[in-house]
Amino acid sequence: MTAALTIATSAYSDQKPGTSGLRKRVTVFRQAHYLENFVQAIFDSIEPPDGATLVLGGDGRYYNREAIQIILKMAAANGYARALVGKSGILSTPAASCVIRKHGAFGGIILSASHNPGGIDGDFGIKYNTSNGGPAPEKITDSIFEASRKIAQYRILDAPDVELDRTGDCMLGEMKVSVIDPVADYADLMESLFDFSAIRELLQQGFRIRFDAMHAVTGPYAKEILLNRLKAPEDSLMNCVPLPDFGKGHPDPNLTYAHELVEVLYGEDAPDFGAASDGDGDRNMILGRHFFITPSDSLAILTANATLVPGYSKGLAGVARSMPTSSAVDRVAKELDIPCFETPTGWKFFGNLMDAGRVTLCGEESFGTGSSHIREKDGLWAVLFWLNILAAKKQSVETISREHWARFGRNVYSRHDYEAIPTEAANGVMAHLKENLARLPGQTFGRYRVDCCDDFSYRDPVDGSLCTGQGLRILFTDGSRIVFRLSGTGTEGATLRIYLEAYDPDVANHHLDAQIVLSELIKIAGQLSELEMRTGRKAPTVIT
Ligand code: VG1
Ligand code: CO
Repeated sequence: MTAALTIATSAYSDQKPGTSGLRKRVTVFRQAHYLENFVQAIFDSIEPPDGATLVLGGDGRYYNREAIQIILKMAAANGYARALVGKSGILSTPAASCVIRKHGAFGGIILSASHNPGGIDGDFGIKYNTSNGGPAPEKITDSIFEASRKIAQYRILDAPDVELDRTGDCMLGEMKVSVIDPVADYADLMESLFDFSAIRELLQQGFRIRFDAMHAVTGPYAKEILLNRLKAPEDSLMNCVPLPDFGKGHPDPNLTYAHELVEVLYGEDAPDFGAASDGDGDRNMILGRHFFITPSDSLAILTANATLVPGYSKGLAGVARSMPTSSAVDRVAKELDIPCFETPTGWKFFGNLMDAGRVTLCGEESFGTGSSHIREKDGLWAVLFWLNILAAKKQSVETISREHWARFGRNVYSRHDYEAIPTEAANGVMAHLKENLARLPGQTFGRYRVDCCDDFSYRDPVDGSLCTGQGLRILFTDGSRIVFRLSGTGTEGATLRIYLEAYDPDVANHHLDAQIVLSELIKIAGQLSELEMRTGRKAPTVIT
């Protein structure tokens, strides 16, 4: 017996989606009706049409399974005709995007707090993706927030739980639930884009790789693609068993949190190539033997070499990067004579450009790279893109990077994060900077002279929507810059991000450490923001 129930609830005031969905502590999500309220707010905002299909899955973190059962019963009570759910509740963010597109779904719900730690005391998250497979645009996230503030009731089916650990179909009230293999569609898509036989040959010739799934969602994807289809040896993978608390780690693929992989790639007898991805599989870090590729450089290098890859052999329509991402890709786009767009932070801003066919590759400095094959950033896609280039060029990661710098110059880049600072202090830093922006142009600091400053805003060239307050920029006359921005994904206090960039065309300097090249800019950033005085922090929490 199944019956649709209408349950009375009262609204929460804090369900405003951030850069990528709603992220809160598990303890917050487990408050009475908290998840249900947000899910009903999604359904009320999007009003699924008759016959609509919902894709559902998550990164497997703590509370994933319980949430999936609740959402399935709510989808059934809200009139969905069908739900496609990943086996055991698993779908990486890029795989969810792929499944939505391939099966013509009306949209999808992805359960993840991405790189934020998981577990009973960790974070949980939920985001809605539309029928193009991409994150809901601000128009929709704003209306979800509005709906969540007014909500008084939600609908849910009174029914037993669905068996999630076996693929196959069942009925939940009037809704058909199909439990699907979370990997197959995605792996097929990858095989259609990249030259798998060239990569297989590279690996057979003894090219050694190491992929770190950080005990997060990409484990099963990496096994299928790298081991089964590309025949990489077993020891190419590490931490590939997904765990609800990510093995107590922080599934954020950067030099700080992926230190286990970093030690291998910087150790004796290091492999030729290393890569890691994050909690929900949309981020990537690329390493060579004793060599780190910044995400901004990665985007530029993929762009410069795209035609070596079958899926991109006809060239790129254009490229896009988020504002804080370095302008390395701009230089490549200029030479290729293709458009290059600068958008606010967050993948949702690339969707319109890709839908309109104006860009093919996109990237963010935060270890996100992707293309119009789906509408999310895609960690394993970036790994395969690199492997395809390596197979085609037969050069090391380091040589490819150095030759790229020699040709285009080097955009020396770093991001300094100050995590979990008191919100008031962080707001104080931003307010102080904002007040002083107008006075800076023309002033000289050491060898840098300020050209102009602004609070970044973006008018979407496709739908004309305007997005303001996206980060304070101080641009210097030599092309260097400092950007200050508050994170929209943290769950504790505020996280202040300082993005630093300098350009150096001189090959003689390309071996220098970024922190040394940027040291003067780092000092200027501290001085202008009064950071230490206002927050008490002497050093960043994470440097990438
Ligand atoms: C961060 C990154 C941003 C990225 C977002 C979601 O946002 O800076 O580039 O799009 O995370 O990525 P913020 O607002 O904290 O700077 V993921 O892999 O966490 O979904
Ligand atoms: Co992510």
